[in-house]
Amino acid sequence: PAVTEALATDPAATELGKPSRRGRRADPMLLEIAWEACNQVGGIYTVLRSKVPSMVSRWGNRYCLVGPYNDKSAPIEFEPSPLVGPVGQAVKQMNEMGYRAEYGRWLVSGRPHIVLLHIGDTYKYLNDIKYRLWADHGIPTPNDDALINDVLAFGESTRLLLSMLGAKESHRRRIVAHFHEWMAGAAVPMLRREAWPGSIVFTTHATLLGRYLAMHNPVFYDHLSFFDAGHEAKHFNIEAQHGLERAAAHGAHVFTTVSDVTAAECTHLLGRDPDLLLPNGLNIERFAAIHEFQNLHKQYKQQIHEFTMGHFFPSYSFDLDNTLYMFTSGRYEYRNKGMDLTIEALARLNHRLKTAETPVTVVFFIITKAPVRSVNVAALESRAMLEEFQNAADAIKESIGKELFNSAAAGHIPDLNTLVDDYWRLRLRRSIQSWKRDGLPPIVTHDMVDDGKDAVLNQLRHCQLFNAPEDRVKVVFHPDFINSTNPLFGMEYDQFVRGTHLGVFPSYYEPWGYTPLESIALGVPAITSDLSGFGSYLAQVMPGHDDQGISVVHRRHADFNGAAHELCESMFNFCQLSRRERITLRNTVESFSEHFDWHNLGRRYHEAHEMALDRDAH
Ligand code: U2F
Ligand code: UDP
Ligand code: G6P
Repeated sequence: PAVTEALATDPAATELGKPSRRGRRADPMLLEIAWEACNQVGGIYTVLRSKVPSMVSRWGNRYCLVGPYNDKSAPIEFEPSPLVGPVGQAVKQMNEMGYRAEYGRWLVSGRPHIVLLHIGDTYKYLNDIKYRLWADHGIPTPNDDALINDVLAFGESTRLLLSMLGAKESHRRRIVAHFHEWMAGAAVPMLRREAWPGSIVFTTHATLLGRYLAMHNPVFYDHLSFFDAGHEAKHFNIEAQHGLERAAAHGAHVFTTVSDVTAAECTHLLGRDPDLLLPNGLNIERFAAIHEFQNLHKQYKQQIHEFTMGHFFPSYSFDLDNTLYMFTSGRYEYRNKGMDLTIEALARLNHRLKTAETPVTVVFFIITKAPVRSVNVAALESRAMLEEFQNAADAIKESIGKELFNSAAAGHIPDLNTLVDDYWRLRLRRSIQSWKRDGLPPIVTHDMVDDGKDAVLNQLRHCQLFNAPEDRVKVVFHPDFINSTNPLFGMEYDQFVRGTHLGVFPSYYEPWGYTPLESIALGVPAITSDLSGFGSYLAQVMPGHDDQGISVVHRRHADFNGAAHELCESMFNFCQLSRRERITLRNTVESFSEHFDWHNLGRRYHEAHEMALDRDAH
């Protein structure tokens, strides 16, 4: 019933179900296949997960995801269902043939159907699969690359599932199979070769070769149209990955990518122009009243204040009411994520704020995931000490409160000094004594595996950003992602983001870039770059974005020095805003983020699926 209802209220869905256009078959079904379905690695997980409600509202029960079975995430995110319906039957058939596969619901908002494939069960055919890839598609694969072996096994398992489903279902209804990224794409050339009776969409969220070239070539964008892709793939030793990506791009009925930035890579490095661009959205939940998210900012900022006190105040203190929190976050691709540019701009901002003599202090967090041993012991101790202050403050508050109440009722005001119990006075004095630290507040919160060679630390050292008392820009390098079990912040990543004032993401290579989008969706202004898919899209849909709390640093036609200058100016201007102006900016970005809701951007996906159905002759 939910499906009928959804179809009845969605005009696009009604169109989709029209029997007249495609004969008298049952409504088509959609499978979406990705390595990150119910298996979080990077941003593609966010795409799939946040998109579910929009997909389910269009396709209802005829929507199903397919991913690899992961024994860490499946017990938490997956719930099995009986093996009924066309997909359940195909899974049953696979099981009977000795290939384990699970069928059930992915326990995320929208609760879609999902198939999780035990890819290890096709390992015994790896040599055959590799031979066929070489003989039929000219793709060479190495013997001993564990990731490629997994990818091929996933491809073969997917092929089996779709073949069985196709054989049973295709005479009754059309099937669209939508693959994401080369890691799921290995099945595409195999299915095309066996003339699988369905329509195929392939979306790439980057090109692997583009990612490598960007990392190693400082003039990547200028050279893009001149690279010899095959030669470069060999050079970086990624011929297999590149070959699979290329085969999937060419084998699909409809080929898409996430932004015009990546579209150019597709044209030049994969040899096919994308048919459509599918920008990434979010499932945006907005509060009924604006002040609710403003209150959350205040609440979570207080939690960041507590971290700041614990981290800095044993060495020296500063005015928290005039402190702005900025951050950058993302996978540890130092240059691609623009961390190099950010640190350079911070050094300049430090100088700029010193000479401008503003009362503002910036505390800048660099959040990423690098190899670490543990949280720094001193950082944990300061944090614990802060709790001791809180206990003392609470105890004193209570005893003073009682005495004051009694005295006032008796008609006199006592000498407040005499009200503090000696025990607590002494305990507080002792705590203050051991709280003091000689030396500067640390620039990193963890003991890193390779402190001496770490790129961020080395650049902070090079730029002399050492958290000296006179520095107006303080830095905290947190080389681990933030979540609520983290002892230093004790908050989730999205709560942390809400508590800050500005997100800084001036990427050099970024097919889309969820982090700035998430930032504005949480009501926090952000800086991105014109080399990110998101930044490029913004320039098209919101030309006046710079004044609206989302600035775009120009990197495409600027050198490092020029871009660092622009980023520094952008952050400096932000520091000049009054509190009232910051509040207004937060309101602006939060309301603009609605544009990126999947109920708006999901249409592009629907278009791709329609196009695939139209193109496939079955
Ligand atoms: C894009 O981000 P991704 O989610 O693709 O980034 P990751 O999942 O972290 O992986 C980057 C690539 O690295 C490869 C894999 C991915 O294409 O092929 N890889 C690997 O070789 N070995 C591994 O162990 C794990 C991964 C994009 F970069 C963002 O800008 C977008 O926002 C995002 C969503 O569209 O997609
Ligand atoms: N992220 C997170 N915890 C952190 C920092 C980042 O969960 O402490 C998430 C962030 O919310 C985003 C993803 O990591 O969803 C990064 O996605 P993005 O598209 O920016 O980059 P990708 O990793 O896909 O290149
Ligand atoms: C929110 C709260 C206000 C608070 C403000 C601080 O808007 O609702 O009560 O004054 O945040 O803003 P700031 O940018 O200084 O953190």
